[in-house]
Amino acid sequence: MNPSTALLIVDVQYGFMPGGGLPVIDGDAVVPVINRVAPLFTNAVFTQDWHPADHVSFAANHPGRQPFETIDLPYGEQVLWPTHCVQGTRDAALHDELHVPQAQLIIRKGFHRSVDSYSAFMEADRKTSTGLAAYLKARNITSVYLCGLATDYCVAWSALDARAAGFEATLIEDACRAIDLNGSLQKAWVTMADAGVGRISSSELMQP
Ligand code: VGL
Ligand code: ZN
Repeated sequence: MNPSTALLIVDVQYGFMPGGGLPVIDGDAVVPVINRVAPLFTNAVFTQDWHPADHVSFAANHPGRQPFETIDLPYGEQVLWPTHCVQGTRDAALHDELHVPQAQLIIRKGFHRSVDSYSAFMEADRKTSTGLAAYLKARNITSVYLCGLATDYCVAWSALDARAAGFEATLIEDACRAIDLNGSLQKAWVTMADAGVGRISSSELMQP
């Protein structure tokens, strides 16, 4: 892959694996796929969901509320999640079996107590930048391939924001898994298609 392309590996953390705080069905299946495609890329960036224990997105911090309910926050609707990826815990660690030695950067997100951040580029207030777009531009990267968890939340929001920031964006479909809450996966695919996000399989990507 030419050096103007980067692999963006989203939230491949124990919290999203079976047995984690917010388990994604089959979440661990993305690890070998990511390890297979990663050598194609000169540039790779990780994201890491990195919440304080008192984070606003945790149902446990809203007495009487249950996980997967929604609440209204100043920046819009927020899904209340089970407690996951608390800073410094094993749940927040990147999966040990990821092998991407050329990865250059880990973007931590969701660390502001009162703002969630699904996207690698922009927090949920839609104002606070993570700095990733400027970093990629400074490295002359114009195209990102996305993989990781979850397809319909952090991967989709990152892909949409990549497009909004002027990058080409392509999901490596079999290197992602979804949460699929109330039709969120179907909705995410439609929104991404409308925004010009591409889709490819890892085997297509690996064809010489
Ligand atoms: C995610 C919900 C809450 C994700 C992170 O990585 O898709 N989803 N925090
Ligand atoms: Zn989170």
